[in-house]
Amino acid sequence: MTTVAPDIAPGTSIPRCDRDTPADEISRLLAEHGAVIVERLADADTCDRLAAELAPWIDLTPPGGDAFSGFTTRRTGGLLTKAPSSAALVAHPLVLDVVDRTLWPKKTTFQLHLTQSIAIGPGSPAQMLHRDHWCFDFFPFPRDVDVEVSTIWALTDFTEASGATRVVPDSHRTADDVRYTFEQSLPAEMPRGSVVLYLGSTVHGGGANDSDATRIGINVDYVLGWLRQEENQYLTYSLDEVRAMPERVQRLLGYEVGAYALGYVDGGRSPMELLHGDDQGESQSFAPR
Ligand SMILES: O=C(O)CCC(=O)C(=O)O
Repeated sequence: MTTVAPDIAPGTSIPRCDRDTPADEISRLLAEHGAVIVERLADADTCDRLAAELAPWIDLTPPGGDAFSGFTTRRTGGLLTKAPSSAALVAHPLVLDVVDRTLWPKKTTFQLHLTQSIAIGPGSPAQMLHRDHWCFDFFPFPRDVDVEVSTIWALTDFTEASGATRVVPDSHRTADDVRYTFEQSLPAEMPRGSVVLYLGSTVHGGGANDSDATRIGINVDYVLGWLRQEENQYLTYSLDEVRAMPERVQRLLGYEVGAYALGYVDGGRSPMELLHGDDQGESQSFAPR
């Protein structure tokens, strides 16, 4: 059964900040409105490098096989090896600080849920509006339990016409069965290098691309350390590939335990030892705390 959404209050907008805004203020806006834009957080050099690394992979990626994925949208996963510059976005200190403050406090760690470049081709219709935390088998999380924070970085300018991500502000506190119309969503318009953050409970979707250029967004999502990841990070990258990554990224991938005893190897060793050897690893206490 679905329920009709409440009207969106006149004057509602997606809050926006600049790159100097403190993490606690960004987190406050995210928790209050379900979404927030941070403008120009990635510099032009990072965007240029990332775009150059990604271009051949996007060309090799087939378009989606259903309307939700987008028949003219190319989704390229496993970005950390295909486009190593993506590590700067995945482990961006301000974003990680905001994610840590925003996710439900009952956590020892949080982890990477997925990385995906989403290239929406000219003429693509809008994607169905949805909530990202539906991936957990539609479990009806209590409204004050935020298990996921999603981000989409603009690698091209996001305008309504180019297919900017559409967000329904304040939709994160309504029940999962409440459905919104396209007209109730707003485009997250933002210049290249900006990022829109939204909660797993926030209704959103890819916009229609009515322009003649491809819209490229870098989707990086984070979840509590005790939930399953959407993109299987252990099968996406080999151990040697992970060894070459920055330590913060290794931990985000899941090579640190997700709570006092989640994800250990060999009867009780930290997976960080698999990467670094016993002497450089860390001993882990597996006693309930
Ligand atoms: O590409 C976008 O702007 C949003 C995509 C999205 O929400 C999804 O595929 O889950």
